[in-house]
Amino acid sequence: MTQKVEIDNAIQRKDPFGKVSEPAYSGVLSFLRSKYTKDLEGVDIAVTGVPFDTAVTHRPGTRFGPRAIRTASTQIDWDSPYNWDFEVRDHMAIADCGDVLFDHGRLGEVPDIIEMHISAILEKAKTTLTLGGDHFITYPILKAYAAKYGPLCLLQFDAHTDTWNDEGGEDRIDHGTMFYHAVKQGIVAPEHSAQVGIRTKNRDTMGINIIDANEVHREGPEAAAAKIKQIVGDRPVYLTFDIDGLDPAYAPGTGTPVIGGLTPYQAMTVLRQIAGINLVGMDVVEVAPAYDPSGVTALAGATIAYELLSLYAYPHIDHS
Ligand SMILES: [Mn+2]
Repeated sequence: MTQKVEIDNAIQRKDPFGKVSEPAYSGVLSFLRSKYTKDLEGVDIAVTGVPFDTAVTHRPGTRFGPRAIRTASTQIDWDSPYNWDFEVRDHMAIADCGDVLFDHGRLGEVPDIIEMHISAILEKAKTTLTLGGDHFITYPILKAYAAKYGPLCLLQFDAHTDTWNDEGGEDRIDHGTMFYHAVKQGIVAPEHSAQVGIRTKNRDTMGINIIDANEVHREGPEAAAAKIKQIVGDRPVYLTFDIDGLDPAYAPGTGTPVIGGLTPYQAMTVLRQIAGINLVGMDVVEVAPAYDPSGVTALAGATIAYELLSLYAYPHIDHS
């Protein structure tokens, strides 16, 4: 016996701080092998899944996204994010509190259930990292955050604006119109919000700043980051990362792929270069494992989620 390997860290670990790793092919799942628990006392970042996918326009399947992202995260738990000068898990108490439960036969109740789920977490933990689920889930999450912080800066990575004009009413459950309603309802401040990686035509931006995919390719991710920092300033930011913001070459496993998107390098560089923003909440959505035979989309989702943890932690850490 030369080595003692811990197993099932998700349920066995005592300390919510620190890097742990175990074989990727075994053990109880949790995001990055964090403690899997409903006890959020003293937790900084609570990871939760929202396996909801019935608001999609075209291909469903993101209800399996949270589990796929947790599985993919077991391949990166051994390493610290390469672009950051600290290990976020040494500085933040992180727990995975599992998925929200809803009745699939009572769709109308789902938005309120998601909002209440996030609100309840925010009474204990400082922030949430939500794993989707289709993009609709961000709307009730935003409502929970707006109740705490007031109107938010929405920082959205996406191929689509999701602000399609929706005369059907605020109660429609649609993953393409929820930010139209979010602006109309005053929970998002459009002039201090930005959408990055857009490559679908929507003339009415609802006043949100657009940094489209062409601009990122042309000007570079550093320029995009500088622009974002100007737009959001020190206001509270909710960051939502639709995995289809990445090009389908890197993220094919999603419901509504559009070619010409961001590379992982571009997205990760933007995230690194906006370090210091006042990030208050975050999610990664639209990972659909059925269209992801190699698992690369889930790996991208897990890695981006890991980056978001570092981005969240950055202003709370002494870098001297
Ligand atoms: Mn999208």
